[in-house]
Amino acid sequence: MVPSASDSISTLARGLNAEAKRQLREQGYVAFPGLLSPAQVARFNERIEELFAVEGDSAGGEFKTEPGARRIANAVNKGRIFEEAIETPEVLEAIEVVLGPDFKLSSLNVRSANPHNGCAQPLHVDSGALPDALGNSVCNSVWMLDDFTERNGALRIVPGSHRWGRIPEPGAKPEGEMLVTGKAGDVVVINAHVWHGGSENFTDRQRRAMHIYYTRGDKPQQQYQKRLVRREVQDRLSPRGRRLLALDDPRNDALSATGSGVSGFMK
Ligand SMILES: O=C(O)CCC(=O)C(=O)O
Repeated sequence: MVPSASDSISTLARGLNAEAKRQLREQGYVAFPGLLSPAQVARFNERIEELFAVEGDSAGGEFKTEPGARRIANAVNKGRIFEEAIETPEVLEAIEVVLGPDFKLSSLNVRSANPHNGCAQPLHVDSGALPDALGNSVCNSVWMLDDFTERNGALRIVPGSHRWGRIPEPGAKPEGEMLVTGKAGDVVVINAHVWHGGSENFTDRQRRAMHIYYTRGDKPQQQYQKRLVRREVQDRLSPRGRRLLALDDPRNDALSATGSGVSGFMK
């Protein structure tokens, strides 16, 4: 079923105030401090470290690996906590501000910037996408699972760049770039047309984050959930979870089955 404007997927939260919505529309980001409790952060990190241990060198391989960072891909398939996280009402409300009511999950990945990784992730826009005639098509949520500090590889963004109509050239150093620092448990929703990337980690410790990435209904998923998520997991999802994974959406099957979903510099 293709959701219509009157059939919003994010019906639970209506908490974003007018100023937060304005910032999200104009600057391209909004923060949710303390969305996860310390106990929830610990549960995510415990599961993520289990996955890194089990997956070893192949970690992230369903999508891509990255120099200077450990990655996990396809996490909806890898633990109930991830299945539940994709339905977080506060985040869905912000996603809808950016994408409108017709959106779905594109992927759920984890990225851990290695200690002293010696490089920043290039500035990019997700899926290499520019806004089109229908508006924005990509929106990401970055869940801090360690504190993001000025030195440990925090997310960097260029506020407002989603309205520039171009993607960053390699090595771009635009004015106005800012670091998004915060505490473990904070979540930042970014319009993923905003120029962004991880910064360099100068510390002795990893910097972990989960990226729950959504896309407009008429675009392919970065990771085709119907194919990648086990039947057992698909069968226990809530109706909203099924819709978010686009499990019963022939349009998504046609768009995503060819594996055409790409992401930013990681094409
Ligand atoms: O983890 C981060 O700080 C940002 C990562 C990112 O933008 C990406 O992997 O596409």
